[in-house]
Amino acid sequence: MPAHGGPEDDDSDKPGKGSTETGTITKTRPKTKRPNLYRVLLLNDDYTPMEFVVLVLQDVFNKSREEAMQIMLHVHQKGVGECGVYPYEVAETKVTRVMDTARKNQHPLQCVMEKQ
Ligand code: TYC
Repeated sequence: MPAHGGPEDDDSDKPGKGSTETGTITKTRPKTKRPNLYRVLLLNDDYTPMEFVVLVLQDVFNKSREEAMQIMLHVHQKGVGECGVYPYEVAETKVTRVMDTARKNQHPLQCVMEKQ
């Protein structure tokens, strides 16, 4: 910090006096970098048991039993539904967990991610 009365204490940056300031002009709008978010979607099929889908939604997406049931029924009726929105790596991990557990249990359940 310069001492008071030094060269940086002048009023030349005030309106009407003419600026002597040099350097980069700082944007007044704060740069809020939002992370790239991805929707994780569950797809309907005719064979995966409803109970399995509900358990996956509870386990992988940390949904309550009630919310998991709602999402599962939505997917069952509409063909596709959102399980959550996450940063890339989190979304990717969840898709992998769903696909791995579906494959292990020999269900055709499909889970995908898409950029929001
Ligand atoms: N349609 C399946 C059935 O009737 C249930 C189901 C729901 C499957 C959601 C997949 O993502 C899904 N057993």
